[in-house]
Amino acid sequence: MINFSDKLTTILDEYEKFVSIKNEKVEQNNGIFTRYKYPVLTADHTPVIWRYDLNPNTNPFALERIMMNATFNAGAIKWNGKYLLMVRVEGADRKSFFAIAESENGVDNFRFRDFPVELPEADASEVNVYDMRLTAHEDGWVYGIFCSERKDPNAPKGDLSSAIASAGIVRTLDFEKWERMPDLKSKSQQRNVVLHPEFVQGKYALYTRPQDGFIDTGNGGGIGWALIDDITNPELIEEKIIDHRYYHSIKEVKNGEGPQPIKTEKGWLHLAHGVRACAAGLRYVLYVYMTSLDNPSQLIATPGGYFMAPEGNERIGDVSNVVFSNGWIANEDGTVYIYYASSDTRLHVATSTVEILVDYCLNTPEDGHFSKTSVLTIQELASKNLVYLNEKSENKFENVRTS
Ligand code: M1P
Repeated sequence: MINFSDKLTTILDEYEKFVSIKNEKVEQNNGIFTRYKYPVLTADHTPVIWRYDLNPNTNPFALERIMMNATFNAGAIKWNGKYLLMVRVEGADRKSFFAIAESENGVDNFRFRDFPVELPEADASEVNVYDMRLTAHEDGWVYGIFCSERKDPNAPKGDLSSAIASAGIVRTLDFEKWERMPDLKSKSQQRNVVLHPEFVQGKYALYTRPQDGFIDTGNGGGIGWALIDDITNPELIEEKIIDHRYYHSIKEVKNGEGPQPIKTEKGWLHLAHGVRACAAGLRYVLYVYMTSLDNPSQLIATPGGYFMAPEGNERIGDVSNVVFSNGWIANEDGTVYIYYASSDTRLHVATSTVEILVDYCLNTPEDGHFSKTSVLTIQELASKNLVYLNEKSENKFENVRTS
């Protein structure tokens, strides 16, 4: 017979030790961002009181009663001085739900609140919810836009996989009470919809991701843009694609806006994901781009290639070879905390600054779409460097030739 009290003490002690681990920076050379050694959230970070029945009379073997599978794709915001994450938690039953976790420093010691978020339903057919983007809008509300998933009512009999994705919308003033709007009315399915933080031409503005099917974007050409008259009855009247997909690029198959964009002196800074297909399946990477301050739907900087790709253990998980982000926080001192998930399993943080991200956007060569263009771009930089190095009086690269 197990000693319930000993087992419980071990579970609680180990949990406390685990969630209190201090995170450490991982030194990397590209200078663009810094990864951290440990994920900020995993399934094991979910509270013990969600998973165990702590009463020996009803749980004599001290078994885990409700198992958690993953914690990933989190919306993020600075709230009352804390780093607040609206986390996609997935139970062993494959259902996703939202739960809030907070930390004082944004890199470790994230603690979930005692209860997951009780999200108001749009209607009884909503089966699954995930990937909330949080936007503190200038109208005073904080909006959360997420994917609301339903079984496809037109799926042939026996097809239990076809689904419909639409954009669910909630808003809050305190992260306690939530008001649900009707889902975004759109001709196509929608996922990865994000609210722009400011009014544009007096209207609410959305980044969209039209898609023909639940997985395939089909004719949905990329990240879209639409103005909405009434956020309490949101309807897409006109939608234009602002960030296109391209053949043989990191976003050949699909792409999608990440978190709410960050306003900088030089333009709006965006984080997004791009997807390409390979023999191993779909590969998700992150990229950044900028749009104009005057017209947030106009691209002004599109650095080529990925900004971040899955590395090491990040490459392995429930859906391997994926990094995905729908949350970042820009602090007043200019630092940016990027919350990204790896392989639909766990959540990490990487840090950078607005200054560095803008410099990266404005000075990284664009994708030239051809191998020969990539070679020319490298040649141009290498030649400039050789001339520079050879002109320097203290040349550490004396053997480097300029010819
Ligand atoms: O499995 C990878 C990601 O797939 C979807 O993203 P997208 O709509 O761009 O394909 C989402 O389900 C996302 O949650 C998931 O991380």
